[in-house]
Amino acid sequence: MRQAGRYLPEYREVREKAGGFLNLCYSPALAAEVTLQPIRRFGFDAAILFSDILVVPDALGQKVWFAEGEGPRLEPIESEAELSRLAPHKASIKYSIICETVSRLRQDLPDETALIGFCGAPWTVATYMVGGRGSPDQAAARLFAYGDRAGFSKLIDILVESSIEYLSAQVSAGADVLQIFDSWAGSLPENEFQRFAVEPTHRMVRVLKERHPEVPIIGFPRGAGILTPDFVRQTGVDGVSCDTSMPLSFMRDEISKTGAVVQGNLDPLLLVSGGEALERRVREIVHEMAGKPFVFNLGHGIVPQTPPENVGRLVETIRSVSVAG
Ligand code: 1CP
Repeated sequence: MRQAGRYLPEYREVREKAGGFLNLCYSPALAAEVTLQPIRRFGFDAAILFSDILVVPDALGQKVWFAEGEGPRLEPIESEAELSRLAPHKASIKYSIICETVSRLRQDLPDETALIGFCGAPWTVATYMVGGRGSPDQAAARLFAYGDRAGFSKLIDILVESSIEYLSAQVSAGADVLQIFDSWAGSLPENEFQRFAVEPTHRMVRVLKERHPEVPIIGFPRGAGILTPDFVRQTGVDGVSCDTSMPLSFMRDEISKTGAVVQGNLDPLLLVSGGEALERRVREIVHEMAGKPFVFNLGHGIVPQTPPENVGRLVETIRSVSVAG
């Protein structure tokens, strides 16, 4: 979950050299370098490809840029007619550049370090494509979905198809595991969650499993709460990432019961504060999930103000409590 990034001075250096966030994503040597930086520093068990979920709209031909210090911006698609601005048949050109990063990484990483490829889930990517930026409530996409179901479904279908192509190419290039980030799944009411989060993810998982049965797929339906066990069963994901609000007892008793490997849910802000509070929570999580298939992870992305030494402490603490049982 965002292990690279602005909290590392060596990342900031490369980012400056790349001259723009998307340039960094499309420069295989530099993107591979920033993927490897946290692995070298902390020796994590898995590396996640350095890229972004908004590479997909960019590859589809939507105008995407990252306003310095503000986050992503896109030229919004506000109606079905505007879908004609997208050119799905051209997306593979940009996907192949990202896949060059994946191949480099699989060569450069130690054999025992898993490489995670990823994309955004169709719903979450659509919220940025329709809203033109991140928003607290994803109102623009929800209004599009409620007001013009057929039109919005076409956008979701384009994203399902293109994301399958993209993830499949990442596996062919060397990704060992795939993760689908549905960061805004929690803004959908239950019935719409089924239609726009579960269904599209299920379609992706079904095709990807046919093509690459050996590759585990992790879902991250952030904010799904008590709908998470059904999400796992209905989409067929092998693993599920839990956000910071998920009760540990629910992860242990209800989500593990689905058979999926559970991961999460450390609050990234505990990594900022560090100290006793961080250590205590790490022990709680490890003890609560003991005996269940569990991958230690954050509940959301690492934040730029995180002191790198706290990440080092976190790794030491996890390894010491795991060994101690
Ligand atoms: O230069 C910078 O540091 C910009 C910050 C940044 C970084 C480091 C952005 C902009 N994207 C990334 C990389 C990134 N994004 C990774 C790389 C792998 C890693 O090192 O861990 C991954 C997996 C993502 C995924 C991503 N991007 C998500 C899904 C996960 C999540 O955090 O919820 C989302 C929603 C995005 C969109 C995005 N990209 C960047 C920002 C600041 C945002 C959020 C914007 C918003 O909603 O306001």
